[in-house]
Amino acid sequence: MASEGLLRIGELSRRTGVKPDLLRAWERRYSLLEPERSAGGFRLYPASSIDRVTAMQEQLARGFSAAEAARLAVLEGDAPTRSASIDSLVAELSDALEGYDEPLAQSVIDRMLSAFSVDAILRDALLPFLHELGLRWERGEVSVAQEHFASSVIRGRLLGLARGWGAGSGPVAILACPPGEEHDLGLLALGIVLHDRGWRVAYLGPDTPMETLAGAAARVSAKVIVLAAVNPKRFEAAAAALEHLAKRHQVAVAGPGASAAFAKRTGALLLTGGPVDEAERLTADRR
Ligand code: B12
Repeated sequence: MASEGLLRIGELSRRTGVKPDLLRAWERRYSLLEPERSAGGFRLYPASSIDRVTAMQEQLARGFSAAEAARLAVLEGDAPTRSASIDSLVAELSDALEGYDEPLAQSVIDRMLSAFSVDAILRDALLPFLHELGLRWERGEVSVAQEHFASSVIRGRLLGLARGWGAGSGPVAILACPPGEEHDLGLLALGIVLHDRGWRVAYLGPDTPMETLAGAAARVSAKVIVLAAVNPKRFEAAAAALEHLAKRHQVAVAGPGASAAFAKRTGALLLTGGPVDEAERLTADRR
């Protein structure tokens, strides 16, 4: 330790396993680190730099470019301020959508995208907002019109983020909702974060006939088929077809309508977490 709470570059290098040259390069090129200078001109790093460097290594391991990894690592380190401001952006978004103000809602989402990672926006802002919207609708605090308006604007943005998700050379995930199921926002979110982790996405979306899935899966050599539904009855109605499909392909079921008992009975994998966590899991299982 150089002085109370401050580290010299050698110490930071030992603690993180990253060579001093590389630490200096990350500092110079991407402003990952913000050292003070000792009286003698040595760099002195706050202890929080260890977390930043660790976060940078994690983002690089996920396949992000060095510039993007550094941006995400810096955002991660500022977590307390971030969560405060992501909450305030969600409040602004909610007001804009309730007032049917589409341009304002888009600009709030633009601000989210410029300040936070897509993972954080989905996990901490848009998906909880949608969930809350449903509760507020149940309590009579927002009308059906406001709920439809809000979910349409958000769906449009998710589709924008999804553009090009079929590109690349990674494994293919087919994403669909079983027949009769219209709720596809969680599924869209999963596709976006899967593509960020190197997957290609073939999106079939709401209300997909079960009999069409096997042909699609064979055609694209799907690594996994993910089916999502809010209503368990949609899964029940598709159980026989799903069980058949799961004999030939890796099938996963997700969303509030999926249960452990159903997954076990049909031979599907149950995804119990949110889209970001489950994208992580599917990606880890693939390795
Ligand atoms: C937006 C919305 C709609 C939109 C859907 C637009 C679209 N393209 O998706 C529209 C207007 C079309 C709609 C229609 C209906 N809806 Co609606 N809708 C909602 C709302 C407000 C948000 C849903 C949403 O996207 N949430 C975001 C998801 C991702 O978050 P979540 O639900 O908390 O899910 C968590 C986990 O379960 C998991 N997860 C969820 N999905 C997925 C998917 C994957 C792949 C993974 C990995 C994880 C995952 O991640 C989340 C945590 O991060 C909910 C309210 C709510 N509480 O969810 C009602 C809600 C789901 N709808 C409901 C109802 C009743 C309906 C209608 C029957 C209304 C009607 N009378 O017409 C129809 C049914 C249409 C149909 N046939 O499917 C009820 C469902 C009740 C039930 N248990 O069955 C809800 C809960 C509202 C309520 N409080 O009553 N709806």
